[in-house]
Amino acid sequence: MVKFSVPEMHCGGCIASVTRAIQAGDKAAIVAANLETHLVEVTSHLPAAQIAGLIDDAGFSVKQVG
Ligand SMILES: [Cu+2]
Repeated sequence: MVKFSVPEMHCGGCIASVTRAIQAGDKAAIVAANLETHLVEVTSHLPAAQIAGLIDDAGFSVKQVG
C-alpha cells in the first residue's frame, strides 16, 4: 500500500476523479481517500511513481508520503 497527499482533493467528485484515474491504469486498484487529511491510500501492482503520474494527469498535485 502506498500513501499520497493530494491537497486539492476537496469533495466526493475529486475522490471519484482520482479513483477513476488510478483505476484507468489498474482496474483492480483499491483506493481509499480521506477528505479531512487529503490522503489517498492505494493498493495496486503499479509502481508508486506511475500512480502519482495518473493522479497528476487528472489535474491534482500529488506527493507520495508513505
Ligand atoms: Cu472536488
